[in-house]
Amino acid sequence: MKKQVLALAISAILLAACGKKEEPVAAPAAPAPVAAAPAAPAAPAGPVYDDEKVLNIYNWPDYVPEGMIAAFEKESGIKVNYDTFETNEALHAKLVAGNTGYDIVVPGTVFAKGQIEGGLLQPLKKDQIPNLANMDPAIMATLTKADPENKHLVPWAWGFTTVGINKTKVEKALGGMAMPENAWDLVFKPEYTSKLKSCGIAYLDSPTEIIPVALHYIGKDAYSNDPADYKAAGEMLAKVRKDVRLFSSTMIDDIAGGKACVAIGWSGDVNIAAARATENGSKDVIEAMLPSTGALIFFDTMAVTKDAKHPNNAAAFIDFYLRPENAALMSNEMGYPTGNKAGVAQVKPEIASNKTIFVEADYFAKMIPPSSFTNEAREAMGNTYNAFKKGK
Ligand code: SPD
Repeated sequence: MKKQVLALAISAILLAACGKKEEPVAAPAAPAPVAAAPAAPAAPAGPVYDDEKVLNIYNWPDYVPEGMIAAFEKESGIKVNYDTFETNEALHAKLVAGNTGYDIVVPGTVFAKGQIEGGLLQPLKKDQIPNLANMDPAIMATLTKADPENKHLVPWAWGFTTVGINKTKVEKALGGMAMPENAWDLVFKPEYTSKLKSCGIAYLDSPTEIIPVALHYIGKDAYSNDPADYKAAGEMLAKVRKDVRLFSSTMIDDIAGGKACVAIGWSGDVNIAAARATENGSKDVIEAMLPSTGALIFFDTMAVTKDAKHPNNAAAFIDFYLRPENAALMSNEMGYPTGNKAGVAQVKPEIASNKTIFVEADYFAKMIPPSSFTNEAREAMGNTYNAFKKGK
């Protein structure tokens, strides 16, 4: 019941926050064991498959619970080819080029809005996805900013871009210096970065991941389309460039293995790094931070490409993924909240009580909901980011 209240509060916050800009986001979810299919919950006539029993999926790395794809293959007899991309930019370029060869892709809503408008994605075969009924209506409502009428997108997971730390190493590197009130200082303020470079600072490797958080840090709109704002963000970033050790969008092992003690990363990946370090016998404390000025929410959504060769198999997989037990598995294993309301009840207590996965409503109020960028803004952001990375 408490979670339901939280979900409603979050929805209200997101909807209110999104009134000023493009699209918004959504709420948290719950647990469950994986997946080999329980007795079919139902499409009236059972799943419809394409003649060719193949499905090509393109998703982010470290984003699917172990065994889930194999469980779908076993149940359906469909062979799944599962490839990964590391940035929204990479997926977008592939979609724009056409003939992707993929049936299901998982864009962030910040890019998906333009992809829908550009005709790169086709409407979901909703009549073949009865488990869409499991989705949280509040979350689906927030997605309408990117996908009017919820025709094309359904959440894979959501989370937030934040600061991840190896607290043990960070405290040591800072010496007697106190942790800042605002965790973004750890990655953007020279006073801190000059000390933390010794244990390793990592940034996500993408203009549309770094420039928005940099804009937010300097008090600008994270989704600004104003070139003057990018210039200001570039100037701030230039001051810490020499302290950044690595750029990567797959930094789980870098954090878990000690190559980076502080990172601009994604909440769930930091949680995975923490679990992996523990599995590897490390006693270090690794945490996803909740910066005092807020973190940036994102939504990653399943969508079917316009030229998908196996659209029925795609619908069957989406329906499979939306079973409550599979949705819960995402949160339990990958450390990201799901937008699947029916799945929430099956989330493990230790995951449900982790405030960096199921963020509390009062912190949620501080978070920045997603919006979208114009093509011009993306280009300008790319220029600012490339200049920063090259140290120019
Ligand atoms: N390990 C999977 C991470 C998926 C992250 N997607 C984030 C998109 C943020 N804009």
